[in-house]
Amino acid sequence: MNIIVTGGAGFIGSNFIFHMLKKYPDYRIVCLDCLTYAGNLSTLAPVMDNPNFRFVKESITDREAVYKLFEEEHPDMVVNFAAESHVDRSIENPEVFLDTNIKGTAVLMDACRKYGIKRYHQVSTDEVYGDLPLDRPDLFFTEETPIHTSSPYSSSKAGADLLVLAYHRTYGLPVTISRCSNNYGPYHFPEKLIPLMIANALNDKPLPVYGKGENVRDWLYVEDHCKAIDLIIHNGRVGEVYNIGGHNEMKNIDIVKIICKELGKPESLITYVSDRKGHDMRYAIDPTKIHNELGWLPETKFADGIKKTIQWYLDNKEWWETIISGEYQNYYEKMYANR
Ligand code: NAD
Ligand code: TDX
Repeated sequence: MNIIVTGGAGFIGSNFIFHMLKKYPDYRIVCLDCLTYAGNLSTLAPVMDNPNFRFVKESITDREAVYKLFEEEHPDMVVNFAAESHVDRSIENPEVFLDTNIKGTAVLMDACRKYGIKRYHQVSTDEVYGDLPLDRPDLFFTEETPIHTSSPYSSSKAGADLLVLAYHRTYGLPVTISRCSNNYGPYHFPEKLIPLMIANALNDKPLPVYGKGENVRDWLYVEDHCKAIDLIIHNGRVGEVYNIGGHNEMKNIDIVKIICKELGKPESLITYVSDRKGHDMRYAIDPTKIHNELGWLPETKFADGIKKTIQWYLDNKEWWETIISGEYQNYYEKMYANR
């Protein structure tokens, strides 16, 4: 099996590559990533010398480069993680989200149509369903929940999902889509809630909580997400959408307090800042379909996963300190200075 994994120098894609190379020693994995601010080649250092691995620095929006790669590699599958992934950045500048998340997806699928493919898998998000009210804990997102997006990010992901389903219906492309809840774990880029709070707490900097910190996310350890995608690309039904979630809903403020406690830092570092525009209140996935059809269940309890994650950031300071000392500083100041 020869698999092109796009966005593999980012958070979830890199964890997926590690999982696949370890579990399937006879598979070839080709990572296609243009190394945006969120892509980091040092993340892939552990597999760079693996003869079953190849890294290609190109954009999924570059049709010529993508077709050339297909001619060289004749992939059996494409798993598309490549995306602009941060909601706050999409609020500041939506355009690149449309280019990468929508156009890039179309280019990849055009290549799949032109050269043939056994499976195109789109890595999507629970954010395409919009949000749920805090006072209705009985409600969950199922695969039948209507698309109802809030941010430019989620709208671009939803646009891509619709294109993927259209390529299946119109051209018969063998596709699957997974919609996952919030991931956490190693190599999570420090702009996102959990790694941002860990890095700031370790540096005794304020911990900026948006609004009242009551927004709820359904957190899943990244390895459990990777295992779910592995099951879907091998055993999932073509044309289907699979929700993936941890049944682990938590308020943002509770996550930040746990991080303070684990690191022995005072809660006085917590600073309430102005809310995200259009901030989704609650995400909660119903993962019954992937459980019933493919036997998937989340394996990592949050209490264990957050400890492992914090330990990883303590053991890999160089990885995130390099990131936050560069261009990230400008981003951070712009986003948080007058909040
Ligand atoms: P990330 O931002 O950490 O990584 C994205 C990667 O894509 C980076 O390596 C970047 O260089 C690459 N990339 C961006 N634009 C590209 C382009 N035009 N061509 C090639 N490569 C490009 O993102 P992540 O958190 O790992 O998310 C991966 C995927 O999973 C995304 O599609 C995201 O929407 C989805 N997702 C993420 C979460 C989450 O909690 N992080 C949850 C559900 C779904
Ligand atoms: O500084 C912060 N303070 C804060 O209160 C940041 C960065 C976030 N937050 C809040 C906003 C959200 O309610 O924490 C929550 C989580 O925020 P993010 O880490 O930015 O994640 P979210 O917006 O929920 O989106 C994530 O999950 C779904 C990923 O970034 C998406 O790519 C994925 O699709």
